[in-house]
Amino acid sequence: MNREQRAALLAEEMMAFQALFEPYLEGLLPGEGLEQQTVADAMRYSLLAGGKRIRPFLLVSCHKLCGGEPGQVLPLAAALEMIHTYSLIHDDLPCMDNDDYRRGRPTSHKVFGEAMAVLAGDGLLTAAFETALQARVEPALLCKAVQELGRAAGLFGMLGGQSIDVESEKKRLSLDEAQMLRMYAMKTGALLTGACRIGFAAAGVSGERLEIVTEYARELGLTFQIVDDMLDKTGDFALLGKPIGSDEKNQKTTFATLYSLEQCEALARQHTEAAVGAAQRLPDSDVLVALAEYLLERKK
Ligand code: GRG
Repeated sequence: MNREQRAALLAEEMMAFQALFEPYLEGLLPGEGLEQQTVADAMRYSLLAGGKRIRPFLLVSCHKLCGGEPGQVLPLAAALEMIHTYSLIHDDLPCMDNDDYRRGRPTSHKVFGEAMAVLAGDGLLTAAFETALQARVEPALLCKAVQELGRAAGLFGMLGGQSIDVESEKKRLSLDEAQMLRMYAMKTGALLTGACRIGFAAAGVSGERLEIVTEYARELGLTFQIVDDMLDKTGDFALLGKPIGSDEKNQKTTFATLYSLEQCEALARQHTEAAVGAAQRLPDSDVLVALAEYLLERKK
């Protein structure tokens, strides 16, 4: 399959996935008439604001590559998107990045106030585990998959990385390259790695294939972050749905502060090649290869 054919396959797979996933997600959160309606509205507002859904797509694609059916793991995919959305709500709060726009809309705290935004994030994190456990997967495999989910989100994953990032910013310490790589591997990489590992765990695949997909996800995460840092400098608000220059405003150490844009581009290409190399060691991995190629070129 050449690059053009892979891009067409990816577009087709993403459309099919979204046709399943969006109505499923929509149906997960309660509608109207609750006493605690404001927080439920805030949860819906951010979850259904139309992100790219990369993480749930990656989870379902990895599970499919291992012989699974997308319908079995939609609850796990939704759980991962809930956790990702909670992290965006909290990351935008005044005590963190203090950003006003996300996914093309005013941020949660701008619309619902700070306390409700904190609760909406907490609500999504909690709902994630309740939802994950509804996956139609054998109990022992589901336990393993949910353990991966918790690991990816927590102290040794996304939350740990965010903590290092916030602390270095508050102390005005610039991270060196190795520290920044470790921080990003946790903050951004953990949910992408988690997506792949959850998909494999739910299909009962471990051992060498799990190691390879973990390597793929690690490289994919680095490309994703380098491109994110470049877009924060050179992106388009209308496409990104969030302001440009947030990293500079918060004096963050990023790939785009450590390196020139040309160096960032070269680095992102290297990590994409490494991700593609890893994916090609797995059977039926055209979609994973195509996703790596897409994430290198993305503009949003
Ligand atoms: C608050 C515990 C906690 C963690 C926050 C994810 C995160 C950690 C912060 C977001 C800051 C950021 C811009 C990180 C870079 C990578 C990233 C996660 C970008 C946003 O993800 P996309 O591009 O967003 O997949 P959509 O909206 O498409 O889902």
